[in-house]
Amino acid sequence: MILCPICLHELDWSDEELYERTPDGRYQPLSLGHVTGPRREDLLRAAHVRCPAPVSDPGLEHHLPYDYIRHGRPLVIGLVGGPETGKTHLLASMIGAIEQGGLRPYGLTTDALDIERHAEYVDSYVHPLLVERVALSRTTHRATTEPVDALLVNDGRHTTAVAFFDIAGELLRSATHEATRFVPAIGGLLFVIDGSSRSARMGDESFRAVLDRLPKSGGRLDVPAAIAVTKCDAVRFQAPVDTWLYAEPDGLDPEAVLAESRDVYAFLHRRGAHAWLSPYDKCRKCTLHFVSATGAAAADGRFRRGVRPRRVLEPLISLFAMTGVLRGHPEVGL
Ligand SMILES: Nc1nc2c(ncn2[C@@H]2O[C@H](COP(=O)(O)OP(=O)(O)OP(=O)(O)O)[C@@H](O)[C@H]2O)c(=O)[nH]1
Ligand SMILES: [Mg+2]
Ligand SMILES: [Zn+2]
Repeated sequence: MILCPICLHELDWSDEELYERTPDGRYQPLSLGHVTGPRREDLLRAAHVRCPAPVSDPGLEHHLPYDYIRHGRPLVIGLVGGPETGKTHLLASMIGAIEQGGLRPYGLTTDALDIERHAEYVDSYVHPLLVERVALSRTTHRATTEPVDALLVNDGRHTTAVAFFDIAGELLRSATHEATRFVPAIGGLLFVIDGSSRSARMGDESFRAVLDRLPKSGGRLDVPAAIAVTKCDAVRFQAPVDTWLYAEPDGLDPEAVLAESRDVYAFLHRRGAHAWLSPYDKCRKCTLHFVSATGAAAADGRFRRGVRPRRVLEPLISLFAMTGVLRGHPEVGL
């Protein structure tokens, strides 16, 4: 069974009907009866299925890319963190790094799940940040219930659809807001902490609100989590942040992941940021990472000296390993 990330209806796709999206954004039935070969594959890549959940209002009807369900259970990754912690910049840097082939050393290849949507994401977030060097805006409060981007990740044997949700930090504190509907479908948690923040003791309501909504067994969650302490460029002269931030990535080395996790834990602990460590206490599998989405702070909305992300893919790789997207690697996670 697959959970629809938009309405949480449980989907059984044994008898899917296919749809194609028209240029004006509507959906019409797609018949592949006589189509074979590469043409068929091409149409299937762009095909959609309609979520079978009963809706009271036809306006609430929604479609999912066929690729989202055809490879088995998709992985929904939710970025979790308070307002302005750096979620949106981190995701844009991650997708940018993936576009530049950053997953290749791990034996992973990617494709856009929905080619048009992905192009829209790259045009609106990745390109402005990495090429035009402009700071991205705060995420708006529009009650979007859809992932901002989604990829097909292949590890040489299996393909997994991976969808990313990034909503405004303020909304994450709410357990009732429409925009937080995807929370129960999350299969990988990406907690984001602002490493430059001085008010570390405060903890984060969004962490608790999201952790509370996920199922637990024996008091703990089986959903793997990665904690990314971002904006580490602002604390780059502090040991051991400097060592990690400028370390060359060397594949997925569980010992290095463990050592970095310990250092991040100690870093947060020293700052009295115990409340930030709740994902580590609550999740059975959790890794911690020092990252910088931009390499420097923006001035007047621009990154004048360019954007140089550091270690943005490490938390993602770790989530991939913990969730089984990336198989054949030794156990990762504390
Ligand atoms: N120095 C530094 N600043 C960063 C970094 N990433 C983001 N910022 C800044 O942090 C601020 C907030 O970043 P966002 O990515 O919009 O934060 P958010 O968590 O998505 O915020 P909401 O959408 O409001 O929830 C912006 O002013 C960014 O310029 C980083 O790696 N280093
Ligand atoms: Mg945002
Ligand atoms: Zn649905």
